[in-house]
Amino acid sequence: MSEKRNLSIDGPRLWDSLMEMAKIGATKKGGCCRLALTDLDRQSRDLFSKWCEAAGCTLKVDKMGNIFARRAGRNDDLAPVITGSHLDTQPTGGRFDGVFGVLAGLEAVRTLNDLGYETERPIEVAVWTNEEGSRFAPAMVASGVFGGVFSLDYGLNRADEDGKTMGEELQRIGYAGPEEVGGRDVHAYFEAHIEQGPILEAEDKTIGIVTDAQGQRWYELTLTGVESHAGPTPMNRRKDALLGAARVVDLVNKVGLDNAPSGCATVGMMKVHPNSRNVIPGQVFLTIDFRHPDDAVLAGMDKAMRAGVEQIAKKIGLQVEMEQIFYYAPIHFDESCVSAVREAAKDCGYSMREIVSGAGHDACYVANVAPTSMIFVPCIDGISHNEIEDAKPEWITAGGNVLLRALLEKAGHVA
Ligand code: HGY
Ligand code: MN
Ligand code: MN
Repeated sequence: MSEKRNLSIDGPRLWDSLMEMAKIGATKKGGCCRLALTDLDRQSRDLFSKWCEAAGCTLKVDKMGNIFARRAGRNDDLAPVITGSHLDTQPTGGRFDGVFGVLAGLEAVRTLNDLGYETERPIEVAVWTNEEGSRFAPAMVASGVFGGVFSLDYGLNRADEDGKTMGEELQRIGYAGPEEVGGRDVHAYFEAHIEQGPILEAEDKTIGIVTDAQGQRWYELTLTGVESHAGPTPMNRRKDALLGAARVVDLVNKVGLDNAPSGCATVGMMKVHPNSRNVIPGQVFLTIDFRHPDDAVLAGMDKAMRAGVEQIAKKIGLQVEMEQIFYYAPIHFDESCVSAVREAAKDCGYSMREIVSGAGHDACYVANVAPTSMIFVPCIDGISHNEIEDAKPEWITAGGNVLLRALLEKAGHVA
């Protein structure tokens, strides 16, 4: 790595690109709301594509709308080194989640152009469709199709609350590409991302060497009781679905606490029917999100939750429909890619520590088909999936510098 010692990205240029992109879907509290496949997502894709073309990249879009901006290598027949992340955000998203990884990849290309570097292998910067799983569940659908986890048909038929499918919305915004999804050689994949948690900042570490990502299980539950009048219905004759849901929320929280500190458990969505102040709720829809770095523990959380829900439903007299809509086992990233990141951080002289990703990322699915690892940088107070999400420019520059070196390590630097 020594010949790259003086190699550094243009940090202010990367920061400016991030702030420019953040104007698309900007929210009052300083965050971003660019839900997958909305017009705002299209605008962000268009801007990214324009910047990549200006940097001399050729663009390809696949049938799931994944974008690949390619910088040619000396031997263009070789499998590419890919980097990237996502441009879609949560409804109360920030300016860095996903977009940092995409624009750090573009900054690497811009820097290689400035320096006139030629690499042996082509480098591609990817934008993965619908990483967040907010508008269309589950998360990481398009990288999941690329990674051979979901079929193309499954991916295109994911529907939002209004019944609009990803396939229809890709057509509507003009990003239903012609390329097959995946099925091609990838030499290595690196994803730069903010940690979205408090560890790096608390330990004053600039770079997270991401060795693993925890596994996830997502569920959808519908609890059905009996709507009835809030006035004349005696307490002991009620089949109150919201009472059941409240107890399930407490149960889920307890399952998380029982498996802390690594276990995480969240009820993030709830819909009460008929949601009228003087009707005892007859039906409640809710979601559960479980995470743990140990698959057996994650299975134990599943078991404890199912037993608890059954008991709650029986006690109140509710029907339960439950579907696990998303599961992947904990990921151990590729050792050679992890060490490329570690060496790059060392080369730059950054403080670092190994870390397990609490969040899911497209890298978790790309790891199915390519040697993969991630680079984390801190975020302010570890806050993300929140409009106040923030990062220091020096962290962003550091992540970009490490990414650049890791890419060169795998793409081979010719001249
Ligand atoms: O849910 C996640 O971990 C990611 O933000 N999609
Ligand atoms: Mn993300
Ligand atoms: Mn996210």
